[in-house]
Amino acid sequence: MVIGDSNIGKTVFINALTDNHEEPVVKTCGVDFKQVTRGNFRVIVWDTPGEQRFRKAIKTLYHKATVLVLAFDSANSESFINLEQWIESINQHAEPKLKKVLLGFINQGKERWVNAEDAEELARSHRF
Ligand SMILES: Nc1nc2c(ncn2[C@@H]2O[C@H](COP(=O)(O)OP(=O)(O)OP(=O)(O)O)[C@@H](O)[C@H]2O)c(=O)[nH]1
Ligand SMILES: [Mg+2]
Repeated sequence: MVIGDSNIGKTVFINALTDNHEEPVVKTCGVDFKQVTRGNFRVIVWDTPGEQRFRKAIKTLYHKATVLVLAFDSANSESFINLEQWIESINQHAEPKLKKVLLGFINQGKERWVNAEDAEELARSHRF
């Protein structure tokens, strides 16, 4: 399950995993399930909406996920700062044993605001 602020490229990323390289034309507004196949492995990736109004619904799904991927855009400072809110929500609503991954998108064309060390530090301190 992939979560994180709106407009950071979650859908672009997940679509690319399924070899769909079209630009998403709309924001995600429900949970989209996408199947990613690699060899003998099949993973269902849940693409979720980042907009605030969907937050209540999203946290009710944490317990259904095998891995929770919290994403941010390294060129978007707000999406990094808002990770604290996401982490708080995870700590409140997810099982402590749920596997968590912090994922930072790097877009070649945009200036990078978050460095890898800060992201790693945050991930480590919250047991991602
Ligand atoms: N090509 C490209 N476009 C990106 C990238 N990241 C963001 N964008 C642009 O940002 C827009 C929003 O990206 P989405 O993947 O829809 O963002 P999202 O995180 O899924 O947003 P929500 O569905 O609202 O939660 C896209 O339409 C792209 O124009 C990227 O890495 N590559
Ligand atoms: Mg989306």
